Amino acid sequence: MSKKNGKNGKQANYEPKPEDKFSFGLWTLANRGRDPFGDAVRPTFPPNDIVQVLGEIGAWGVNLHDNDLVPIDATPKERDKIVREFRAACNESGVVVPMATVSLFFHPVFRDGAFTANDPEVRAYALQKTMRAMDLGAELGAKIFVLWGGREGVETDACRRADEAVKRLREAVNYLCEYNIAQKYGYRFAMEAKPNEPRGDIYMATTGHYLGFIPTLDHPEMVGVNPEFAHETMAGLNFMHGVAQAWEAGKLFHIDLNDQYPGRYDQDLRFGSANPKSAFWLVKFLEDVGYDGPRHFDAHAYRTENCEGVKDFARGCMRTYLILKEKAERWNEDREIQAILKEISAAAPNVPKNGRYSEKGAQSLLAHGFDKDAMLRKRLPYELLDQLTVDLLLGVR
Ligand code: GCO
Ligand code: MN
Ligand code: MN
Repeated sequence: MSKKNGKNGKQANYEPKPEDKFSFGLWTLANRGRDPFGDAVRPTFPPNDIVQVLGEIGAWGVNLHDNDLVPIDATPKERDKIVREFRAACNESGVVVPMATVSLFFHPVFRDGAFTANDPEVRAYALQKTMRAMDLGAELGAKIFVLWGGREGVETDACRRADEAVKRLREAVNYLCEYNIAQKYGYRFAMEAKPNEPRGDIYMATTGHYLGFIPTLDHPEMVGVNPEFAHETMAGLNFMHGVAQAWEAGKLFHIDLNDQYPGRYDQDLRFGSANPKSAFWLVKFLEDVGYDGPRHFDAHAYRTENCEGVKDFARGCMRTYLILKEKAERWNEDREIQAILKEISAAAPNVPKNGRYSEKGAQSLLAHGFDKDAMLRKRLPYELLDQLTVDLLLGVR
């Protein structure tokens, strides 16, 4: 990948730096290409080796589920040794652990869900497992704890009333918030929505569902969201819009970046590889508002790749983000684009100012005569604005 001089003489070599806060889940690089129809195509990639590779390619952080690192049936002694060695590997590679999470989906015991399962014993086990995963994350320095309810759903609604699932989920998250306080972990929980896969339907299908759920918790300030590009795209939604709403509500605690073609199975493609224009609007949004949390890639390499290809995949995620970030800067500096933006929201003279309600203001608004024909004459050159964007993205501007 050659170095190029960007506009304004800026060096644009797209090399990731720690301040970019790029992170990868252990499970992403460790993905062996297994799918419902075929077995693994790549060898096991041990956690400590992954951390070394992440350091080598310039990533800042590594995230993990409890069982990405510690096997589910490990003894306390085995666990401590694994954690000690992993910490040493992280320190050696200069890679931090910003986020931890828990697998409540892989073990068959979670076949009916975890926090929402009908069996109270499964619900209790899910809580215990999550508390232990919180202990593990805290030991590694994580301050964000992601909760993804992959199995919290149904194939048939005969199994429970859907509002009962919401109540059970609330009870569990409240419990975990209390544990967070009692242990003084200082975690912020980030709830990750997904519409389906692995369940036929998953409760809390979108980021918006979670934004409605969070204010009903005992400690809403401790809980935010972890929106994922692929998940909202699977639901046919505009990902950036969901991210923007979370941001505006002060709830964007984490983000999962990848890509996805709508109407397909859960693809977890390299960031920006399927919908580069949507990825551009997203990166522009995150950079414009100054989001300073982790930029986490929750994706994996094509099943056709070998171990070298996994590195190409990981480098590609970061490179595309940085290219789009540079494009966003150019977009913001582009005079023609900026002039159009100014023009489209300029007010004609004598427009009544509304803003906050007052009786006087309402009276004058009610009395105002609007010239709809004049309003319609104002041009809204969005075709031109979009084409300028396309020119910029395709590299001819
Ligand atoms: C998926 C999810 C997961 C979660 C992860 C963190 O579609 O499988 O995106 O990768 O992000 O389990 O909790
Ligand atoms: Mn996903
Ligand atoms: Mn995810």
